[in-house]
Formats: sequence, structure tokens, C-alpha cells
Amino acid sequence: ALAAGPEALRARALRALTTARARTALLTECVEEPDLLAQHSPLMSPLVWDLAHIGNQEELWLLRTVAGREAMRPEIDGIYDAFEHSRAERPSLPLLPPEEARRYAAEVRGRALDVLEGTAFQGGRALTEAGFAFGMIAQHEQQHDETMLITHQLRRGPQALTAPDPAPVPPYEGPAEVLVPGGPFTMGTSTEPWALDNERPAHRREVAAFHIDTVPVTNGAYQEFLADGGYEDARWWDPAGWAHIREHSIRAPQFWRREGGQWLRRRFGVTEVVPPGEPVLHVSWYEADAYARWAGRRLPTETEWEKAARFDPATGRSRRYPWGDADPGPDHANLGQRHLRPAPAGSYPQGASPLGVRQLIGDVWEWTASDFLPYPRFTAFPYKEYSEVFFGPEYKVLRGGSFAVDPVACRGTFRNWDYPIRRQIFSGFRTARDAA
Ligand code: AVJ
Ligand code: FE
Repeated sequence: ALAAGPEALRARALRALTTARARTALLTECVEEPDLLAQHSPLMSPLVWDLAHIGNQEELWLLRTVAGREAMRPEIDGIYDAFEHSRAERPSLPLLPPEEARRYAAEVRGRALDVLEGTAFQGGRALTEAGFAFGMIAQHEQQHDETMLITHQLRRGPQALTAPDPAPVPPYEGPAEVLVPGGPFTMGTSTEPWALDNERPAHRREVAAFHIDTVPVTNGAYQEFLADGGYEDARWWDPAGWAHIREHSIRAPQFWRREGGQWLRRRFGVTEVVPPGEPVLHVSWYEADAYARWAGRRLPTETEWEKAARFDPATGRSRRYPWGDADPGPDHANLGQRHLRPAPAGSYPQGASPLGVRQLIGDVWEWTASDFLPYPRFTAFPYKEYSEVFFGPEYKVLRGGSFAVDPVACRGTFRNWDYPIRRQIFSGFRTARDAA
């Protein structure tokens, strides 16, 4: 995939754009109009905003910037600029109604595919080199498809989406942790054609030896923390996290409730018993950090996470994915909203890293200990508002992608970030400890 020629890249771009649009259609056609217009949570936009914003970003980058075309509807740009209006404000904007939003996004797409046909991928400008702009826009749409799935999870009312469950596996009984040797490793990438600016450039990092959990922390393990009074004991909590859970009466992961002596959770409109073997989901960084401290461990740093995911001790080189350089397939990882939940811990042995760490890609986004910061020699590309404006200590990094992430927006180098209080996202974690 790294050495693909222009025609293969063009086909790949077409496939990525088409896959994203099919997912967008599913997420916006499975509910009635009022549900598209409603704000299901102040943290989220109305679904119809995401829909037209997807079209507007595509118009901005593929039609106006790459192809030099005039704006189709300059009057709507402000409405769909994520920096002009907060999510909470968006329902009161003069949004395009659902039918118009669909028509606009479809019209943009028709023209974008003409641009894709006529664009040279080699010897061109940096933005179209290896089809980057098209890959970036496919990733942008898929990121909003994950955002829209979060909105579906927050929505009240009966189930609108369904998907088959992941295959059951016996409870994971292998080694609880893996030793990752100390020494240098290459973090980030300078060669992955569609890697976004914050993943670049590749650079060497020294890492001390550490142990990391073989699988993500499960609901069963997390319930032991609850049963041990973890949410009532300030010792385990970062002071800001302790203040936050007190103020908001947080006593369990989001969407959980206690009933009849067991933990239930609501998931896409259905209430079910919390499955003990599944990775814990919908926890904040503060909750992940507190659990780790209670367990006598800590969250892995972002560097440790990436070394566990990409380092091949046999060659010393960093892979694209834990299993190698091949794109993700259905036997490697739970990605792409094929399932609407994480797979049980211990699933996907074929997706393990050379050292045997499992489920690093897919299932749940994994909180790391690290702030979201630029790599040495970072340059914003193609716009500062993707990453640069977010760098700093307010955001913590998440890695690996969730069941809701499409393979096009998921790599061993991919970086996500959010506030440490956030938990409506598809977030979980694994823990680590120093080897010494
Ligand atoms: C990378 C998930 C933090 O949703 O805020 C979408 C992705 N950026 N449109 C977000 C994004 C612009 C971004 N995250
Ligand atoms: Fe966006």
C-alpha cells in the first residue's frame, strides 16, 4: 500500500469516499426528520449539521482549494465552520433542512469525483500528492460518522441502528501483561501517504522497559474497582477528577445503572446487563487514571502505547499496524461500525503485535497518560485548526481507534485527543507499569 501507483491511489480514494458516504447515509436515514434536527446532547451537533458540514469541508478542500472552483453557497460557510459556533449554539442556526443538506452534499460529491478523475497525484502540489486531500476528506467524513454514532448513543428513544455482535470467544486467560523492552524506537511517520499532520514526522524516541496489559481493561475488572468503593476514595483520583465526579455525582461509567444487584447499561436504545468480558467503555481519562492507580499501575504514555503497537523486536522497525503493514481486515480488528460494541477481551489473536499485545487497534479508544503535543519539527498541514490549535495540556491523547472508526482513519500512528472529563466518546483504556 505504501508503494501504490497513482491509479491504485485513485481507486483507493474513490473507495474511501464511497465507503464514508454509505456510512453517512445509514446514520442519517435510520431516524426521522425531528431526530436529525434535534440536539440530543449539548456536547453534540444536530445530525443534520454534521451532514452539511461534511459536504462543506469537501467543497472547501476538494472543489475550491484543489480545483480552484468558486464557492457554491458562500452564505452557508459560517454556519458550518466548527470554530464559529459552539456545538451548543448550532441548533439555533439557520441550518439547511435535511433534504437540502443531502442534496448539497451529493452535489459536492458529484463534482469532487470529477476532480478526482482529473487530478494528477504525482509531481503535483503537496496537497494532492499521493491523493492526500482525498484521503483527508474521506477521513474527515469518517470522523464525523463516529461523532454521529456518539449522537445516536446519546439519543433517547427506541433503537434505530442494528448490527451483528462480534463472535463470542472464551474468557481471556493468557498472560495479563507483556514486557516491552527498553531502547529506541521510531514514533510517528514520514511515509504513510494519508497520515495527518499531527502524526508527522517520524522521529526516534528512547523508551525505558515497561509492562503493558495484553488486553484492554474489562467491565469485570472495572466492576471490582466499583465494588471496592473506588468512586468514594479520593486517594485514587487526580484532584481535578475527584472534584469533577463529586460535583456531577459520577459513580460509574456513563450509561450504566445499578438495578437488582447488577450493573445494567443502555447501548443504542437497548438496556442490557454489562458484559464482564468486554473492554470497559465510556470512561473519562480521570476514571481510567483512578482505576490504574487503584490497581497499583498507571496509564501508558503515548510513546509507550505506540511502541507496544508498532515496534518489531526482530527488526527494530516500526510497523504500520500491530500485525504488520497490511491494511486492517475483519480478522485483525473490530473497526468500521461492523459491530456496535467492543469485542470481548482476547478477541482477534491475528491482530496481535509481535510481542503479543492484543486489540490495540479497534474496539475502544485507549486513554494514554500524555497531553496532546506536537512532535519535534511538526508543521500544520493543510490547516492549523485540525491539530495545532488543540496542542497543550488541556487535552489528553487517545490511541488505537474504536469499533466506530473506519480503517481509513485508523493507524498505528493515528492520534485522537479530548478533554479528560469526556466519556460520551467510545473510550476505554489499558494499564502499564515500569519494568524496573
Ligand atoms: C480528531 C476527533 C478530535 O471531532 O473534533 C472533525 C476530528 N476535526 N472535524 C473532532 C475532526 C474536524 C476531531 N477529533
Ligand atoms: Fe469537521
